[in-house]
Amino acid sequence: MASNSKTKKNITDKNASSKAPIPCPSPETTSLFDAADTAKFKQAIFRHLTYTLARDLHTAQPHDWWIATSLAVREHILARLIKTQGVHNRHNVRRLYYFSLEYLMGRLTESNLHNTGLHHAAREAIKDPDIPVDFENILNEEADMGLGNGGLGRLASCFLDSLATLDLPAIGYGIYYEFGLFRQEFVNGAQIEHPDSWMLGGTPWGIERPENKVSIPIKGRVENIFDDRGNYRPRWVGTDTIIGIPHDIPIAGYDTDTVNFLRLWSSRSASEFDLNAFNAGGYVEAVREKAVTETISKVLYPNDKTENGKELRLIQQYFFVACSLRDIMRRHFRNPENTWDNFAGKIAIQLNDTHPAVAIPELMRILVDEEEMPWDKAWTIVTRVFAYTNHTLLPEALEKWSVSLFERVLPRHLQIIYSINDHLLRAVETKWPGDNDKKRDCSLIEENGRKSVRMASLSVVASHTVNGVAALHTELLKKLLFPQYDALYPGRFQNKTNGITPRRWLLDCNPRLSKLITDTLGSTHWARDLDELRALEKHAPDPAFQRAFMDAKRANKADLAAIIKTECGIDVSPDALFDVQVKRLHEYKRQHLNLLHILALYRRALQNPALDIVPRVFVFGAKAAPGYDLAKNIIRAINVIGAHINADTRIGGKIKVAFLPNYRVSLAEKIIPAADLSEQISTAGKEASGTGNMKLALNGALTIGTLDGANVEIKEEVGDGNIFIFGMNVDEVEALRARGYNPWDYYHNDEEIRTIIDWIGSDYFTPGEHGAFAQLHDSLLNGGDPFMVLADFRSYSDAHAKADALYRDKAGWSRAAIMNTARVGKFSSDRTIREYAGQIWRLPKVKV
Ligand code: 26W
Repeated sequence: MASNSKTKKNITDKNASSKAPIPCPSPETTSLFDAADTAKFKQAIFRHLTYTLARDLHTAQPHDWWIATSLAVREHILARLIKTQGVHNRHNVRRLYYFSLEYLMGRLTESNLHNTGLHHAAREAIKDPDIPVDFENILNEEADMGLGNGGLGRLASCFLDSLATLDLPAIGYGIYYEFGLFRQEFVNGAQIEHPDSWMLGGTPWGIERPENKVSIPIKGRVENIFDDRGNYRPRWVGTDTIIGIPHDIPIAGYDTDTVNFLRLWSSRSASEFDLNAFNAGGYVEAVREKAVTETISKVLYPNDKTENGKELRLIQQYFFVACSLRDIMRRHFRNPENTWDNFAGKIAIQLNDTHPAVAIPELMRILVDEEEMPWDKAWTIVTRVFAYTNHTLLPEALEKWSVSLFERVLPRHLQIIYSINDHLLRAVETKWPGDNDKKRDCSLIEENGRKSVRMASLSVVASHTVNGVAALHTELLKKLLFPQYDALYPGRFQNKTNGITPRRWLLDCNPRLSKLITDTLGSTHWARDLDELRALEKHAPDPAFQRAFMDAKRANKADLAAIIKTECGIDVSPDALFDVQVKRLHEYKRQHLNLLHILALYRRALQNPALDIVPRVFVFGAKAAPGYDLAKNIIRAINVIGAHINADTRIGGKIKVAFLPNYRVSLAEKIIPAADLSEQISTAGKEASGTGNMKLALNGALTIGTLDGANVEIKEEVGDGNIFIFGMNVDEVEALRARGYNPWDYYHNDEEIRTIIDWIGSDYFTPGEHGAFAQLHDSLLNGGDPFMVLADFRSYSDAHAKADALYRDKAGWSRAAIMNTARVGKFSSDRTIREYAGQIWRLPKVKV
């Protein structure tokens, strides 16, 4: 968070010594400066401080220096943005439009400095004695742009980085939320949520574009009208109007001139306020109406399970896709060469999960109602434009909108969905004549209970390609979730294993390891071609290289230890094994399995004071959805039990538990480089891919994990000897479920499990407070342990014993850690994006 930065010197005394005149160049020098030109960068900082921020050099605060620095690099980026967009527009290139309700961008200034090659110049410039704050503290002024919940939003951000780096013409679309994911605080170990007002300190990276505002209709009703030739021409009337204002975030590619942008919409009321209400004396009423419209872009929904029936959520979805489609059409038809006939040739839209799926009926509505295009021709365009990425198999996360809500908010869109369904069910009848079960399975409308629209089905039916996000997940998608569509549309399903940008997740966040890699390989080219890290393999047995690799790790751990001390007040040793689980808190991710293991170790240490275990620091970072009570109970259990263990001097500091509050991108950038062991312990079949697993392995952490999501592919890459795999695989999970899983069997047959669970259920850790962890306790026993924590416990504990043994073998562990870094080049998002561009988008590169 932007606050309390330490200054290089006291701001007041510093300029007492001010000798040289303040270097304020004239605005003409705004042109592109040489990447190596520290002096010009410095001038740009001072110029922005004076002429953009109107701040006095002597009283400027650290926050002002951050904005001035950002504007200095921004002008460099904007020149290239204009150039890039000019080329794309003049050449009428095919573009990819990424539709996502979430972008978890994190901080932008440092990554932009790196991508433009200005990092060194900026760092040098800021050493100037006239700048009283140092580089790190300036960068720490930036609030994270946390407009996402977790993996899905971060994936979108990594993809934008790779698209620009690979010179692919692309624009991201989303919402400019005034409040991102809540800020988390712990009180008494419990999660408290606070609003994340990230915009308050100013957002130099968001450029408002009022000239491109759009207005969109919503609500109202449909009039059934026939034209003069007897054609049914429904008219959507009586609608309200919402204005969308775009804000552009430039996306600079790494080591290339391409600058794409992310266009995020904020909502405005159509009229300043309703004059009729105003004249009738309803001044406050009129302003309230306006405020309601403006809440659309106020806040990101903090749930990563579907928001059941929340009208505002559906309106958010419609708002941003309706604005974005109009923006795409404006850009397309601005060029006189373009028509609807080449629309699908120029435009590819990727739906990031089903959240933007209402774009499908919206584009159909525009084509059929507004453009009066025949249905089949419109449908051909739609199905050539859209592709859909699925990120989850969990039934509770699959979006379904009740028909009655849909009808209230988007009455014409509901009719169109019914028409799509009619066409679909005719195709099903042709393929499987008389098979009503197939029709029920394929229908876009779920009929049992409250009638609802299945957004995932709509997305599959209207897309030319549907992809899963890891090989295993794609197989399960075809086999378990959509076998009916896989049969109806052979070849439509593809796999695109996720990836992460090596720029943010190694080059920027781990300068020590990056330097070692660059020195060893002779250039930074690995940051564009991560497979080059394979060349590190041959150094893995070299003791000198091992020492250098582990020295970087140790220094990163010392940095994290300092953060743990500041944030949690806990002393930890950088020589301990840092065992890290960072991700959203969810039962299926099984942070409670980790907790059971911590308790088992603690108990073993108490029962056997001579117990020889490697000292461990268990590091957690996780936010729970505010309404997810069990997840919050697990957070409190980890905090409270952790504090108890941390305070127990009998175990000689061998086990420490640190739950860092407010996990976010900028904190991940500190934790991940410092990790030894990466916890990827979901119940097999539940985690679609995971991307934290990739970030941690890239930074030299060994994975302890199940055969789930991308863990399977990480194991294939790093080799069995460099990863700790445990637990049931998908087939074993299914088989046990089919036999009838009963957690009580494990409780009764395993003394350690039984004692630990009873311990959690007692008030031992919360004296005087009964049933503090009753929810967690119940979920594991009476609740049936739906994610089979107890079934995997023993195997998990054994895998930890193997990790403990390897960690004692310094050379063995170093070698394995190096192998992880060396062998995970596959998980660069550049590889992922190349596959999407080639196999889904058919999107050529455009070199600017
Ligand atoms: C509120 C609606 C909603 C529903 C689902 C919001 C967000 C979701 C997603 C499922 C959340 C998510 O982040 N999924 C993760 O996507 C990552 C990128 O593909 C995967 O690596 C993770 O396995 C998956 O859980």
